[in-house]
Amino acid sequence: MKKERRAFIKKIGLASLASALGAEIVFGNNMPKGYVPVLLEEQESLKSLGKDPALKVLNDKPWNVETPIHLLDDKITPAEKMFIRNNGLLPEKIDVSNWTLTIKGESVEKEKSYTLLELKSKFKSYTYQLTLECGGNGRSEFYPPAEGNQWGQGAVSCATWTGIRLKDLLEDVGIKNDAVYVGYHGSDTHLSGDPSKESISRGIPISKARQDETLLAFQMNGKDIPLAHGHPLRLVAGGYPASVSGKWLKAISIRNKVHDGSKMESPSYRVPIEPVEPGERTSDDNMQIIESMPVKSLITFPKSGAEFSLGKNLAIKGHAWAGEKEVTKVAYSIDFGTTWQNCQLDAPVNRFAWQHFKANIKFPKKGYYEVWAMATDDQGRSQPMIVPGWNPKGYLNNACHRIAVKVI
Ligand SMILES: Nc1nc2c(c(=O)[nH]1)N[C@H]1C(S)=C(S)[C@@H](COP(=O)(O)O)O[C@H]1N2
Ligand SMILES: [Mo]
Repeated sequence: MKKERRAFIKKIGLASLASALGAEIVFGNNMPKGYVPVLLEEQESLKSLGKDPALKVLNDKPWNVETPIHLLDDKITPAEKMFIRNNGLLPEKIDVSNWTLTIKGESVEKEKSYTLLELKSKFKSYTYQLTLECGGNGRSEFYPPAEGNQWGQGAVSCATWTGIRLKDLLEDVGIKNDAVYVGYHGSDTHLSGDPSKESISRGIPISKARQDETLLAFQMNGKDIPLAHGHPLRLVAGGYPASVSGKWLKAISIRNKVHDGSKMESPSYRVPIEPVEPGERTSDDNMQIIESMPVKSLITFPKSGAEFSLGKNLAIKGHAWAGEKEVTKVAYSIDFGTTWQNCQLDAPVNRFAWQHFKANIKFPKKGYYEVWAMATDDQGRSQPMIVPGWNPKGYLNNACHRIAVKVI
């Protein structure tokens, strides 16, 4: 594809390149023949993945693409605005008509494979809105910096997923009583190119696998799942870190112990049991696997930095979620957390779907303000106002989201 693009670009002149970039290429005559300006290359690749070019590319090998928070305003995240977190390279060839899913592992009576068509015709389909948040969302705010993609707060989505229930499939396969964990195997390529290595192979406890909302999905927002998000089959388990929702699903292992695939080991997707000093290393014994994600909220409207005139009310809105729990309250503050007012909060459409909130804010006078939002879950746990406990990989930053507002 890259080659085709090069050829195409060779044919178009400097002027058209400049118009695509929105600026004159000042030293354009010095560009080697067929050279593709970096910005254009990035925009073109985003487009080929079906993405809004306003998304922020953190890395393109593998693709790690973040959604600016104001672009998360839709109640249901559209494909073009959904963040991408890949650990390896996109599968090169996807043969949908010959795609099979194999169920294997110590705890199956007998290994069994299904074609996609069998999965779709044999089992009933269900549709749920499911929040998928990367465990490392918000990592960039930890200090000292934690290694990994420096996500802001935009590695979260809530789309509509359609597929069959994993529990129905497990029933059909026949699972032994000693099953405790389910691991996934995708068909993406390890960064090294070595076909014997898996870029990521995580999983969920058998109890999570048996929840009604845990799907083997083949549709997202009513269409085939886009390539970047796991076409043609994906495990989707909302409420847990999105790393357990395996894309390009080829096989599932039913394990009689905690799955030991790639990125299950410490410190991946684990946090300290006993808190550690910022920057401190800790033993693997002190690390536990992240299960439910913590309570969190984002103000998706207005965009931070918005200006508006005094006398008008500002209608803010956003989403709140709490992993496997429900959000029972979202409050906002315009005085740096001294006083809080309740927002209007919708119930979730189904378990593990994010909830929408809104409020009308009146500002007392012209000037600079910050709007802070704080969600509370049904266990009475609220978001911290500052970055929570430092941890070696920078997971679970659920600090209150803040936007700047100027009243003029
Ligand atoms: N096969 C496979 N599944 C995967 C990944 C991956 O790299 N390969 N990344 C995981 C991680 S870490 C996250 S956060 C989510 C990202 O989902 P998205 O790219 O659809 O937003 O997919 C998860 N499933
Ligand atoms: Mo992730």
